[in-house]
Amino acid sequence: SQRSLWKAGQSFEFPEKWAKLAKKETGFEDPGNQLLWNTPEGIYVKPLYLPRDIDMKEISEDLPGVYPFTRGPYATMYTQKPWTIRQYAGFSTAEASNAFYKKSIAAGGQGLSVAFDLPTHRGYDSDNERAMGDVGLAGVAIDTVEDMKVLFNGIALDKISVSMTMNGAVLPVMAFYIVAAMESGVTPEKLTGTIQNDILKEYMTRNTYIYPPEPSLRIISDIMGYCSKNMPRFNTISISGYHMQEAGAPAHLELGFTIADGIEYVRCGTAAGASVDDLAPRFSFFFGIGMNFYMEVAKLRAARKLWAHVMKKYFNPKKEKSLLLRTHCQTSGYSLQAQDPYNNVVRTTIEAMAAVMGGTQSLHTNSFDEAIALPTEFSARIARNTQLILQHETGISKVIDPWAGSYMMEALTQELYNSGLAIVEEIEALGGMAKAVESGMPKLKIEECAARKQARIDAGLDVVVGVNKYKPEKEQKVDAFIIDNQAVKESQLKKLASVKSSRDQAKVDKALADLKVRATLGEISETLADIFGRHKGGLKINVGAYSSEYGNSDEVTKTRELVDKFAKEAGRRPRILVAKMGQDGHDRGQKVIASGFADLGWDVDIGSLFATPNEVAVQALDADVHVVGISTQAAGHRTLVPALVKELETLSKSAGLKVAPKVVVGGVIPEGDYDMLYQAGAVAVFGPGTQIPAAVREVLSKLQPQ
Ligand code: 2CP
Repeated sequence: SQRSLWKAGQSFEFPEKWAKLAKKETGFEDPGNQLLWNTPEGIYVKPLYLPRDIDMKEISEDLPGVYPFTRGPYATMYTQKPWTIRQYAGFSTAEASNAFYKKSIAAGGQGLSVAFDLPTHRGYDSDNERAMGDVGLAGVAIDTVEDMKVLFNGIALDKISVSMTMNGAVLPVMAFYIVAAMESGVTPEKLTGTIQNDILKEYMTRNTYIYPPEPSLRIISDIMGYCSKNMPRFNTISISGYHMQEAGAPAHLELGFTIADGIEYVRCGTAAGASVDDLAPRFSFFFGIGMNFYMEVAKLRAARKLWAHVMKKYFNPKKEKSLLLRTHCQTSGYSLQAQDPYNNVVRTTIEAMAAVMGGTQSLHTNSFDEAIALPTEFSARIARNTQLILQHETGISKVIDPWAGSYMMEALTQELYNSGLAIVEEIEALGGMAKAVESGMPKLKIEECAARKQARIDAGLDVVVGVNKYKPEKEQKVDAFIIDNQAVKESQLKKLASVKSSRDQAKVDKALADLKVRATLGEISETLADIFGRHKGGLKINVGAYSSEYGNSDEVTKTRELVDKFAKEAGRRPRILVAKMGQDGHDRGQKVIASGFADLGWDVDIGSLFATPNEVAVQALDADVHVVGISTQAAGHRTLVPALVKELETLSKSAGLKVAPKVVVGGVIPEGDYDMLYQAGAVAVFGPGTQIPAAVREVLSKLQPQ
């Protein structure tokens, strides 16, 4: 497959002596060039690197802790202080999460990282109708300052650094955190940690925005401004490429878009009155680390150099700390597979090594069962221990930037730097990242790459062990951690009711405008949404990306023929609504499925994010689809799919239809949920790793032409 990627016209020179030997071994006319690997970044990785591939003048002065920091932000790096083991966690109630945090710290965790549930992200209290399927599932439910106090009960907030992944509802969450700390005796200037506070990437990929871009950027600037004045030890933003990688961005897009986001945030903050040196020293970054080992090491090296250069060029700060890129990394969730899941321990270890060899400041390693469900205590322990083993049992942390000077690594670093810079310049020419995001360009570019990647996996061009090659004879079952969404919801409702009944309601109503009383997260967010409005994402499908990458194989032809046959019998093409319900905004799967089905001959409708079951059913009937495909990544399917089937039946009956549209479900679905979904009325369930042509055929087989 590597040979097939070689495109005539790309050619590099290799030493004659080597080329002769290689020709003998391979039989290739031009082995150096025929063994080139054209990566998704558009970079030609060569089979052999030589001194001529690097610019010695460019790198010979590079030192860790010294501008442009390619070799690391600190002079001594891990030899003095290893990276922080910071595992992202949070689930169900504040009580349960607090107990988990205390245990993790005792077992070697070095910093906290709070995962909030999706309703909290989207600014809904647990008693909101739109929250019904998601309370406490993908993170902890926080409605009030009382919940936040319980979350950190017994944890010294001036000692242990706390990262909070929050973007949409960042105002109430920061307010709750600060008040909870003050009421435990810790003043704001002592607080140490990071708030994600990166809204631009939400519109591109992560989708937990609440308000439209303009007021959201104002909120980001206000938080950065407030923290830089009052919380000097707190990192005011975590500019995140991670979610772009998860959504399908290759390294150069992740790098370029993230640095361009950073530039936009400096502009926003300075426009609001702060100086670059007030803000930039407390900027931090967050990258995803996938399976392309060399590329990921190079990405972190290139990112530091690129940030230092663009900061100097655009803002010329006085403090050197304003040029430093300090980053958190997380191993790739996308690379984890539901099939043969123990392989994921190996994948995560390799990715963790890339993050560390690239010089990350803090790291989360994923648990091996995360393609199936939330981590269990067992899998979370293995994930944490992966880092403890790297820190304590290997010599990895004894040498700073160990890849420096490698012909390959230095060349790759420079190539990624160049392609990242080209993207930054393209975004600048569009007027900056806020404008680029508005145009939809970054999102579409990322989604196109995701469709291409899926096609390469489905066609077997990219091997995923245990999924499209070397499949185990017997499926390996793992225990899945299932949260009782109803029980968490009931407990939250009780706590909410207790806060609401113990406060002076007249005072709350009067004061919600200036947000000084114990208002809930939903009240604060809804009040702001009344003024700012709620943002709605775009609904475009990439047509042609999937099939152009897959090529014309028998499999595609056979599948298209079946689709055509259906169309002939039914008098129209099969039509599917690919929808998402609840507060789960992970839309890579939705978009990839939509592209794949469209390219294989279906009429495809796409549903808005955050729909209720009723909204999906109404759209399905309006569009007269044969089938509704639900893409689910955050466990809400247990509540939401049965509700959807009911809605479809009721609405179809009242519209006088003989049959309701069929429901199929795909995504991160523990095996234990399959029966429950079939019983609820789903006709097919697809786990991660499903090949799209196979899914198309299975869905067709469930339909009667009508
Ligand atoms: C570090 N220090 C050193 C050295 N190394 N001092 C001397 N010699 C050294 N070799 C000092 C630093 O200057 C700093 O002090 C302190 O030690 C801590 O080091 P740090 O490098 O700042 O590490 P950190 O405290 O762990 O902070 C790392 C980050 C921070 C990246 C800057 O922003 C962070 O922790 N981010 C985590 C983000 C996160 O967890 N996100 C979760 C995403 P000073 O502070 O005094 O300078 S959740 C993902 C999910 C998927 C989602 O988003 O949906």
